[in-house]
Amino acid sequence: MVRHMNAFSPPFSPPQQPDECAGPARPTYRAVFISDCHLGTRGCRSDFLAHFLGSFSTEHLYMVGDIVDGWRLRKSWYWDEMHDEVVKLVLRHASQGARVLYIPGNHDEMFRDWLSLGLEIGGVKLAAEAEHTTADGKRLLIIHGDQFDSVVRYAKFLAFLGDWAYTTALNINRWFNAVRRALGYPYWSLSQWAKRQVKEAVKAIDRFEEALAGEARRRHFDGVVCGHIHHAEMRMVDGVLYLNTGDWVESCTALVEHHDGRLELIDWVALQRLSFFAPRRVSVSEPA
Ligand SMILES: [Mn+2]
Repeated sequence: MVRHMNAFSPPFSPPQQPDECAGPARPTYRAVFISDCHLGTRGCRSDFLAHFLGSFSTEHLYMVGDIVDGWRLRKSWYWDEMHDEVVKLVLRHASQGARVLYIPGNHDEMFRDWLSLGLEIGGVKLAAEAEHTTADGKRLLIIHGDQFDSVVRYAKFLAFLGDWAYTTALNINRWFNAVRRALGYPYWSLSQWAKRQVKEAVKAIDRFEEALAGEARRRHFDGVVCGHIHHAEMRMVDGVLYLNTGDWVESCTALVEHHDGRLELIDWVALQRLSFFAPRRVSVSEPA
């Protein structure tokens, strides 16, 4: 199909088009924070992320680390049209006047080498960390969070752990002990072991939250925005506002600031009634 390009047409479709956006009104935010998209991996819900990025306009867009997964890209490359779409939508936000900041995390630490160059690509600025002041005057430190890994030994394990892991462990435990009994071995509780692991994981989240909040407090911020552990959260930790944007692999969450300074965690899958079990969209199709 030949597409006739108008020389005066904007590089991307205007926001008013009913493109990816469901619902009548297109929300405008003061700031949007996302992290841990892991673009370049099959795990990235790039279809949901593109859907989200196309649904709003914002003054500030903060990308809080692990946006591209450079660790895996070195091993195997996974990139489809929806990953392209995510990049295009980020650039579109920049071209429409949003202040876009890219803060590298540990999975995209290759960009950390470029920080000293003060790089800006397509209106996207690179920075090691950032400070954001909300409309109601809260000063927030924005940092990915892997800098505090030394206090969180189990953080990497967390991504694989959830309720399902525990349930599965219970089932495996039944069969495991049936075999052990048949062989004359005493009972050994895999579920107890799994429970201990879950407990450790929960403790690890606590330690992470305390470490990040502690850092913000030491530096006289009112709060901290981070990612890294794929666990969205908004709560006070020892008098400091702890905000974790979550991720776009398992939870598909983002943090937004409304024009009055109100902060909100958005659970995109729940909000849009999307299903993780629906087949993944890998190409950009015209809406019916
Ligand atoms: Mn990370």
